[in-house]
Amino acid sequence: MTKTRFVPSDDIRSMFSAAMSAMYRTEVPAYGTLMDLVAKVNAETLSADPKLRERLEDTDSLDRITEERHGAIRLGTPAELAMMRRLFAVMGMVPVGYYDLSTAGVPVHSTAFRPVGEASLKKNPFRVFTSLLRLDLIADEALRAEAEATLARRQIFTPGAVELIEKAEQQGGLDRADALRFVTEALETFRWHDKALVSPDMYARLHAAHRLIADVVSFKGPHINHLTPRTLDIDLVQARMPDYGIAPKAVVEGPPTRKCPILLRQTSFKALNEPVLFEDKDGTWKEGSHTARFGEIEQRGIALTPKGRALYDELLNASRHLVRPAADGSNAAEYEKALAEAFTPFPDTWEAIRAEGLGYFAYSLTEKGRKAKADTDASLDALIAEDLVQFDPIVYEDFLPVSAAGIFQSNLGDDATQEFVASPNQQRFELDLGAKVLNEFDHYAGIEQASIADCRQMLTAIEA
Ligand code: OOG
Ligand code: NI
Repeated sequence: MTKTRFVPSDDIRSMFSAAMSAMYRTEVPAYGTLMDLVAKVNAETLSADPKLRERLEDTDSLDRITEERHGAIRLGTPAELAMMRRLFAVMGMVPVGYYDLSTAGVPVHSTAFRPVGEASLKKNPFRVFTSLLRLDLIADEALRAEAEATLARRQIFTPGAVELIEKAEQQGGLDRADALRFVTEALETFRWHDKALVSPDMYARLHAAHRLIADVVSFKGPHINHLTPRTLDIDLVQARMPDYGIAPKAVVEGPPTRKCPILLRQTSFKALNEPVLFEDKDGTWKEGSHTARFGEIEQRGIALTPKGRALYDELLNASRHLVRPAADGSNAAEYEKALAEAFTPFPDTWEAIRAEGLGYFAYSLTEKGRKAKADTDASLDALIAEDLVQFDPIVYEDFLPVSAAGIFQSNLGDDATQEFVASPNQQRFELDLGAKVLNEFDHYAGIEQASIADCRQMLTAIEA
C-alpha cells in the first residue's frame, strides 16, 4: 500500500491566503493600490534603517512581512462558527483570545483564528478576526426571530468544503489534489454576493436595528470584509494614502508613534458603497446598496505582558478622557497630541521595557555566547550583561478590542453608536465554537520561556 503524503497545513494556509488576496484584489481594487503603497513604504523603511533590517533578518521575520495579512468575517449562527473552526483547523489556524465588543456598541463577540507555533508563524502568519453576531442583544423580538429564521436557511459552506474538512479530520491531512480543491471550495464562503437573501423591506428593518445585523443576516455568506497588510511605518502610509486616491479614517487606532512599537497600530479606509439586488415579495429584483468592505493596514509591535497590557489600557483610557477622536477627523491633531502625552509613562527602550517586565522577549545567544563557555547557573540578567545572550521583542500576533471597535465604528457610520450592556460571555462563545480559545498571554510566556531554556541548553552544550 502506498502511503499518502499530506500537504503540511502551513502550506495549505499559504495557498489559501494567496488565493484570498488575489480574490480581494479583483473585488476591491483599492486593496491592490494599498498593497503597492505598503510594499513601497516597507522597502524605504528597511533601506533607511539597516539595523532594523538586520534584526528582522536574524529573527527570520523579514520574508514574511510582505506576505503578511489578516482578514475579518462576521458569522450569524453557532453552527457556522463551529464549522468555521474546523475549516481553519485544516490550515493550522486555531482560535486565540476572546474579544467582547458589546461594550463598544457592536453586538458581536469574537476570536482570532491564527497559527501559533513559531515555525508556522514564520511560514505564514495569516489570521482571521472572526465575530459571531449576538442576536440576544437585539431588543425587537419579532425582528430577532425573523433574522434567526433567515440565518437558519442559509448554508455558507459548499458541500465540497464540508466533505474535505471531514476527510482531513478523518485522515489527519489532505493530499495535494484535495488540498488544492479545498482551497477553491473554502474560498467560496468568503466571496462577495451582490444578490441579497432578504427583501428590501427586511433589509431596511435589519439596518435600522443595527447596520451590522443587516451585514450579517442579509447575505448568502460572510464576505471577507477587509484584508490587511502589515507595514513597518504606518504613519507614512497614512500620510501618503490621499496621494493614491484613498481616504484614510481620521486617526490611527492603538498606541501613539514610538521608537519601540508596542502591540498594534491600525488604520483603515472607509467601506465602499456597493450595489446590491434585493428580491421583493413579488419576485422582482430591486436595486439597493450596502457598505461592507474596506481596507486596513497595521503595524505590529511587541507583545505585552499582563502588566504591560494593564499599563497600556490605563494610558489609552486616560488619553480618551482628555480627547475622544471625532469620526470626521476635526480633532485628529489634538487627539494625537493627547495620546502621545498620555503615553510618556510607558518606557520607550527595549531595555527598560524588559527591565520593568512589560513585554515578552525571545532570547538568543550572541556571537560571543555561541563560542563561550558560560556559568549556566548565572542569572539571565548576568548572561545579558556579559554579552552572551541578547533579546528581541516578540511580535504581538493578536488584536485589540478598543481598536477593533474603532475599526467597526468607522465603517458602520457615525450614526451607528448604540449602547449595549457590557455582557462578555466567553463560556457561551466557547460552547458555540466547540472548543476553548487559547489564552494569548500564556502563549507568549511559553515562547519566551522556551527561548530562555534553549539558550541555557546551548551554553551547557558548549561547556561540555
Ligand atoms: C472586524 C474589525 C476588527 C481589527 O483589525 O481589529 C479587525 C470587523 O470589522 O469585522 O479586523
Ligand atoms: Ni482588521
